[in-house]
Amino acid sequence: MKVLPAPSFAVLLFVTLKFSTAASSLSSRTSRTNYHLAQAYLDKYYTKEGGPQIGEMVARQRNTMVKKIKELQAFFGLQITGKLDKSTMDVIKRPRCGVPDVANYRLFPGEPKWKKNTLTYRIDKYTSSMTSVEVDKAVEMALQAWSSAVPLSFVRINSGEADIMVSFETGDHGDSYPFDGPRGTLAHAFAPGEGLGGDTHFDNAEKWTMGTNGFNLFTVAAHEFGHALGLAHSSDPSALMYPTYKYQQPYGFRLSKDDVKGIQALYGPRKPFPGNPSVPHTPPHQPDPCDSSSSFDAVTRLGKELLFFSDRILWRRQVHLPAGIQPSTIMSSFPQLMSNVDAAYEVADRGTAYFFKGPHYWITRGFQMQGPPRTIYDFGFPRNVKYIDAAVNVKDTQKTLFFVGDEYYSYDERKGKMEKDYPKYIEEEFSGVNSPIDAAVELNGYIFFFSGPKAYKYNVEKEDVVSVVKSSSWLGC
Ligand code: TQI
Ligand code: CA
Ligand code: ZN
Ligand code: ZN
Repeated sequence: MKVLPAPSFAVLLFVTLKFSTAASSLSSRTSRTNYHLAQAYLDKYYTKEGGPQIGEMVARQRNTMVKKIKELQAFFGLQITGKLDKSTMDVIKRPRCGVPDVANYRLFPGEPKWKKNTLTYRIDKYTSSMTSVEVDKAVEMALQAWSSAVPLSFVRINSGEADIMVSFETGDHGDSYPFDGPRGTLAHAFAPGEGLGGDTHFDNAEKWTMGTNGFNLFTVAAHEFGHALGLAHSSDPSALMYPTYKYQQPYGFRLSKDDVKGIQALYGPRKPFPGNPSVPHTPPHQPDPCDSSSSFDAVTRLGKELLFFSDRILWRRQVHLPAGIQPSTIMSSFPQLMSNVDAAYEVADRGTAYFFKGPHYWITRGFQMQGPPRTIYDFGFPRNVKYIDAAVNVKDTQKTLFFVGDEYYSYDERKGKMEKDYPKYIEEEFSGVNSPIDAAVELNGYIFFFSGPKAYKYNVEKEDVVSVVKSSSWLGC
């Protein structure tokens, strides 16, 4: 089903409207003023319409007036007559604050939605304004913005017919909604359904960008995927589905409350991991914490908790309680990080944690992400360092050690500077610890190094490994 109403459809609705207005239950006794006052009120607080720019919506407006009156009457516990009777008008004339009584999001007529939880997508034709890697990333992040709120997951395919076919098109492109050159229409998407349903087209005549110089692809794609999943426009100006272009920062992006309400009205909330087996983003097999070959990508303290990262899984435990350890997805706590975190550390005194992935790092206060990622070269790493294996903050010295291959760096947190004479060889300082090191964390004067299935307990003062245990023993095994 097409998101944009065909012109003939709109005309048809206008004709229908003439009759339905005449036959409507708004009696002739209702004064014109009352009617307009009520309509303005209902539009402000009870509208789920996306805006009057679309013929179909204008036409539907009066048809739904009775429905809206009924909603209002239900909300205020009045008798549900669908008419602008005295008690209803009293409510309308009463002064009130500007908080809407109902959500502002809107669904398409018939409320089309996907009947399965795993949807495929395929990026079919690219644009010359951006590299294909950038397009892939923007599309992935835009889909992820939605899947973080609902039990949907998106699987990319590179051949055949996907549920959501994504392409950049110029002018006439065979779906009877030709693009119009620079500006005007930027993109369109088909509501959920067979064939064209879900397909999302971007006008190749636009200047698409990763940033703000031109139309930001992440922003427009996230809006279009809202349509492709079944959302129409919202009247909430803070919503992604509000029909005005507003640049959205891709990293750290969160859907507005209204967008979340809308998408959850269709698909329900994302169930907490491990959830039921049909919920996507749970790994195909339940991770076994006691798998003796298990290893970690990153380990850090975060407040009173210890966090263990492994692929897409985040194990959380209380520092002093090795019981009740629960697997969750990294997505559920840190949607921006998604998976495969390289390293993490906390500076407890600052209440700040740092998460590393490739040449980027993210800062959090507790579980609260503090803005977009930054580059690891801020720390003073040489350019040949593309990612970090492990990081650990040593409380006493306020130095953070970064492990890269068989070397390590020491960063002075107080001075905010990398220390001179580094990198050094790991085996020089930490003899007995195998490199590369996957993860490291400090607790009570010991640094615990994780390398594959082994965890080394290193006494900082004695400068010696005091024991080696299985990494999985940290998960209570
Ligand atoms: N494209 C319109 C849109 O996606 C297509 C459209 C017009 C539409 N009327 C509709 C879709 C009614 C569903 C229902 O909204 S657009 C924005 C905006 C456009 C607009 O090119 O105008 C964005 C595409 F306005 F929100 F910025 C993306 Cl983000
Ligand atoms: Ca255009
Ligand atoms: Zn199209
Ligand atoms: Zn739209």
